[in-house]
Amino acid sequence: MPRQSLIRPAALAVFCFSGAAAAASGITVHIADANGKPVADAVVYLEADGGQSLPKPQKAGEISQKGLKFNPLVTVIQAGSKIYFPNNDKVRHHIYSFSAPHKFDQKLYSGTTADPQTFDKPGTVVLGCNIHDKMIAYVRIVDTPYFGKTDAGGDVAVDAPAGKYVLKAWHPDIVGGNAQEQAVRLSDGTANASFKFALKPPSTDPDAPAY
Ligand SMILES: [Cu+2]
Repeated sequence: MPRQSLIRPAALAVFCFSGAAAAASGITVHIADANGKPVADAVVYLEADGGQSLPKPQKAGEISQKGLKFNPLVTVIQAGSKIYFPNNDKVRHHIYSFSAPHKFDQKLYSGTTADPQTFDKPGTVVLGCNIHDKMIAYVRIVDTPYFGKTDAGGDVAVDAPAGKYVLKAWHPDIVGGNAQEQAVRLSDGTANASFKFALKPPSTDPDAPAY
């Protein structure tokens, strides 16, 4: 049995190492409105509590146009990330933002000819189209790589290394416009949190300003 006794400790060491590297932690978050109805398209993110630097962005986003609508309605990206704007309509769009974190004006374009935009500053950017007044989309730029968006059931799971964070949640229709927050501590495994949002009633006026 001398061979086995040589192999086993090595195999055990490899197993322990990969187990430590894969130790997962994260949080699942549920968001409901004042009536207990699930809130979809809410942005949820974890900011480091204590200001330690977090990994830099690696993922670009995409907001396409189809049927005279932006898709998706709400996008969350890490500050420093790019967004591409492919136009899948037969008509041209002219997209713009007047929002402080990133102002831009992408004049009439078709297909994939729009310049990607880099969103460097955290905050909220509202997108519109100069030709089609009803087109609207929201970009929430966050200072962390740990984020997600609630599904139709109001749920989202966000993975992040163990540690102390400020958990924030935001939606374009949240009353007052500011994210709600709570302190959380993540360790191995999945934590749970929930928020109750007060939301503005959906606008019925097609000529209402975007923000
Ligand atoms: Cu348009």
